[in-house]
Formats: sequence, structure tokens, C-alpha cells
Amino acid sequence: MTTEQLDSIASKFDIDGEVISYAPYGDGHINDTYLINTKKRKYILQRINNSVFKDVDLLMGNIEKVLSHAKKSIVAYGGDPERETMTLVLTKDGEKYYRLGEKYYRVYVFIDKTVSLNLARTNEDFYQSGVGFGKFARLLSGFDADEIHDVIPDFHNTRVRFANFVRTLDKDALNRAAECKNEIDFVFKREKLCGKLVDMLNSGEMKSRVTHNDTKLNNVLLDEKTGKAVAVIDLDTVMKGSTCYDFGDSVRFGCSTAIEDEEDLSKVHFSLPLFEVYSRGFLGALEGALTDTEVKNMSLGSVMMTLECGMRFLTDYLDGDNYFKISKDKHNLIRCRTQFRLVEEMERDYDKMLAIVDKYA
Ligand code: ADP
Ligand code: GN1
Ligand code: MG
Repeated sequence: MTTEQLDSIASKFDIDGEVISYAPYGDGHINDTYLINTKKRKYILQRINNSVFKDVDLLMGNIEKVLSHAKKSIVAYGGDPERETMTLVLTKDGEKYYRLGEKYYRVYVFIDKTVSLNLARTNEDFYQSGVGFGKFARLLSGFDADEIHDVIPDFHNTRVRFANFVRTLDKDALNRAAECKNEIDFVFKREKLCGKLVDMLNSGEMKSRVTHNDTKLNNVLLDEKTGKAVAVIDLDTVMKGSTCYDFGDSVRFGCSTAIEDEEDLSKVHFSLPLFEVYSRGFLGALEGALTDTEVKNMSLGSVMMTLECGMRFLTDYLDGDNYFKISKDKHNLIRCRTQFRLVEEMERDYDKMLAIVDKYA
């Protein structure tokens, strides 16, 4: 977007201070994010991806309710509600977003003096992210699930994700299947696994909760100086789910020895020491709040979230890259390969993962 376009959009919001600059920001795969710098403070401006979030009104309604609940809880324990969660900046007309034709925009206060990481610099970073997501789960524990709606139905229904994969493979619209034979076989071998967590949730064996559902490391901000967890961001997918999804998705992203789109697979490994660090952080922050079934299935959640994410990258590759943002050729296939490498190694280390979770639960 040009500065003129950004200026015109920003002017619709209740922003404090004259704007000095706009810059593309962050590494999210879904929304277009910009940092706004004004003479007084900084903001995040996002163009909401409305091909992913089809009902923007519903999405922003959810976010407003979650933020309001989170802020009350933060105030109740004596925390800082402007720093420990996000703050939505309304439009000058008091709306949660601004619509221009078929495009939708929103603004948040920028949570300053923090970092968002794609790879933990130290074990302590990853431990802190576990503490952050664990605290966030606690913040939401008193939140009534009926207050919010499923913005993306079946988001972590891995069986439905598998069916989507098969449908896309059958079409093979761009004739890409031939080059993905190994990855396709990899998924088919694990078809049975796809229904496991969903069945437990449906039968009531697994507790349904309001969860974040996108708990990767770069969705938690750490204090620039102390490295301590400050706030969980990217609340677009807060919906009903399982704590095992949230634990599992953090493990998927953060227990890798390499970034999500590393092309050199010899660098990509599942790290048991990092798994232990995360278990200590997340389970420690949730001490006593989890059911036995949740504790027992944290490792299954890790395998499932990684398999599901790899399958989603593969599906998107076969479909012609319509969902995740890409910045290079075969980007989604590269991402898929790292995920499947991690799944293989988690399967190898599964008993050790179970023992680690047991130790910290
Ligand atoms: P996406 O859905 O595309 O992942 P996010 O909402 O996660 O979008 O935003 C992308 C990135 O922008 C985040 O990973 C983070 O680095 C940064 N970011 C988003 N919101 C804030 C905020 N309120 N304060 C500071 N950084 C933010
Ligand atoms: C997307 O929005 P972002 O980049 O934080 C995706 C997640 C995937 C993740 C893979 C709404 O997360 O589900 O796990 O990419 N978000 C959505 O990195 O689909
Ligand atoms: Mg994000």
C-alpha cells in the first residue's frame, strides 16, 4: 500500500499523535501488518485477511469480548491491562474495524519494548513463551465459551483437514502432486491419527475450553530487556478447542532446531530438551488446572498439531498457494517438509515425551 492509502486508512482511527511513518511489520502468514509510528506512540495497523476470516464482524466481536475479559482478569490480579494484553483502537465512529470496499482494517496499540521471535534465542525464551501461553489459558479459564463464535469452523478438526487434503489432491489443479509423492504418502500413512483428538472432544472425554489455537512463538511478546513473557497476541482464532492444541502448536513451532521454512532439512530436528523446557513453562503456569486426560494427551496434541500444519501447508501447495502468504517458490512445500520431519522425530521420541509431560504435570 502507498503512504497515501495508509494515511487515508489511519485517519479513520482514533490515533494519538501525528503519523511519522508506516512500515510493513512482523512475520504472520495471514494478515497484512504495518507498524505506525506517530509523534506520541506506536500502533499496529492490519488489513484483516477476509478470505480466511469471512465474517469480520463476528471475528472482531469475538476479539472485543476476549480482550474485555482478559483486561478485567489482569486488573483483578494487579497487572497492567495495556501491556499484558492487546488494546483495540476504535475508529472515530466508534467501530471495531474500518471497511473500504471489500477490504477491512483494524488498529491495535503497539506493545512496545518487546520482541516477537521466530526461533528461540535461548531455552529461557521458549520457557517464557510457555509461561505466557499458560497464563493466557488461565486468563481465559473463566470465560464463557458461548459468548464467542467459531470464526473458522473445524479449525483444528484434523479429520476435516485430512478430507480437505484428499479433495485438493484429487483435483491436483496445478499438477503438483507428482513432485510431492513422499509427502502425500506420509499423510496417508497417518490417516487414522487424524480423528483421535476430535473424537475425544466430541465424546466429552476431553474437556472443551476456550483456547488460542495459534500458539506459535511469534504470537507471544517477550520483554525486550528482561525476556519475560509480556502478552499473547494474534487472537483471531480464539475459539472452543483443547488445551492439547495450544500446547501442541507451541511445541510444533518452538521445539524445532530450525525455522519453520528451513530448506536444509539436516538442520531441522525435534528437540527433547526444548520440549522439556516448554512443558515446564506451560504446565507450571497451569498447575492444578488441567484434567488427567489433558495431561495424558499433550504429546499426542504435539504430534497432531504438527501433522495437521504440515498437511495444511501441503494442501495449500497442491491448491496453488491460496491460503498462507508465500515469499518464494515452493514455500508451502518447504514448510510442509519441516513439519513432517518433526512429526517423524516426535514419533521416535514419543515415550520420552510422555515421561517429560508426566514429570511436570
Ligand atoms: P498474523 O495473523 O498474520 O500472524 P499477527 O496478529 O500475529 O498477524 O501480527 C503479525 C506480527 O505483528 C506479530 O507476530 C507481531 O510480531 C506483530 N504484532 C501484532 N500485534 C502487535 C502488538 N499489538 N504489539 C506489538 N507487536 C504486534
Ligand atoms: C498461521 O497467523 P499466523 O501466521 O500466526 C495460521 C496457523 C498456522 C500458522 C503456521 C488463521 O498463523 O493456523 O499454524 O500460520 N493461522 C491461521 O505457521 O490459519
Ligand atoms: Mg501471528
